[in-house]
Amino acid sequence: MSDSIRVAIAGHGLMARVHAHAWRTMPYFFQVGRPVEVAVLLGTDPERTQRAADSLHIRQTETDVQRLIARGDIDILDICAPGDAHARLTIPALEARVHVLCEKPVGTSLEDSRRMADAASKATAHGVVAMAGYNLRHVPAIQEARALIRDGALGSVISIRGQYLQDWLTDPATPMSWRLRKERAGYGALGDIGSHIIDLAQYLVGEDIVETIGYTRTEWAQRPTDSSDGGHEAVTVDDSAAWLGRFSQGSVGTFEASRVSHGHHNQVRIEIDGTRGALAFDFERMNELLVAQGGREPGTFRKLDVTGTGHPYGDVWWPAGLGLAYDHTFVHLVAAFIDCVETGTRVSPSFRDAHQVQSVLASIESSTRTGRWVSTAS
Ligand code: SOE
Repeated sequence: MSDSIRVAIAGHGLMARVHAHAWRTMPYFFQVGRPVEVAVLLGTDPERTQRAADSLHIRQTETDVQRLIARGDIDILDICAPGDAHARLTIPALEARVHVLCEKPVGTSLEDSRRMADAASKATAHGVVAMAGYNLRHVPAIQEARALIRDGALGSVISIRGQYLQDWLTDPATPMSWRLRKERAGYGALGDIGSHIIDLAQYLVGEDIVETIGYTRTEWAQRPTDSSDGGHEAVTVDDSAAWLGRFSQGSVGTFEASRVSHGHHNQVRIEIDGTRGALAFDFERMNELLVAQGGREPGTFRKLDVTGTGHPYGDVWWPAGLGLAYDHTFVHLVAAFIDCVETGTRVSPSFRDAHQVQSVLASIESSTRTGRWVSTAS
């Protein structure tokens, strides 16, 4: 065993930067048995990888996963690369008993996520951890909401409303990127951000979505290429999606995901109605949770400040009222990951959970084609 926990990050876009920050911040706030070192950046193109490693202050680079594994000095592979690389990187790493954290949605298809979940099950038998990057589970207000639901504060769940809206594709002149190519990303808004609200809803309610009916739409079928050739390329994924989901105990979910929604830089909303009360969460006010309690004279929503002692992660961070943000959720994610590695606690979200999300995405895509309800059984 080496003196430190050595992490390799795969990919060098936004999420690699977010994760590198999280790995470095986490040991300041959470107990870890050994120092954590972001040791290697794994990319595909040597020059781009080196440039990215320099800017992320990562000392070493690799451009081949087999070579990375063969070094024998990497404990964790943290995959922040596009979806089409997920299965190709994950499976050999797990087989070599390297722990894997993989960004969401895992893989680009049901086939990918099934293979990854199977590899994770086998690796678990050897104490190897595989976790998916659904960071929103680790928002304190979401943890608090889940505990309230588990304690019965809402009674039984009647309906769930989930919405994830962004605006970064509202301009038709925004060029192509891997996120707009089906073969690289699998889905558009549906997979990129719709997957978050599917995972959140299933996590909060504690039930799977078993059937969906949905509709996806691509507003701008072509965009400028991402090279400077002045040409255009076909967009092969959705810009927006809306769907209904039936949960295993019969409650109904209404969902919407869009990357072409003016005014919404990054709005995640989730509301849950139960027989005795309701909850509402909005990422734009992520340090709060709204709670309504029924009774003879039902009140409106009451605002709960979820910062500080007595609230999830409240003793780890700043005193009450100072608040947490997007980056903290990734610190929580990697802290949970390390806890699983060091103490064998249950992985959440697991690759099985992530495969279940993929099966919901696949059912929505198929429902868009058939116009009918489609089962998520896979
Ligand atoms: C882009 O839509 C994106 O980076 C998502 O891929 C992430 O999951 C989300 O955290 C922020 O927005």
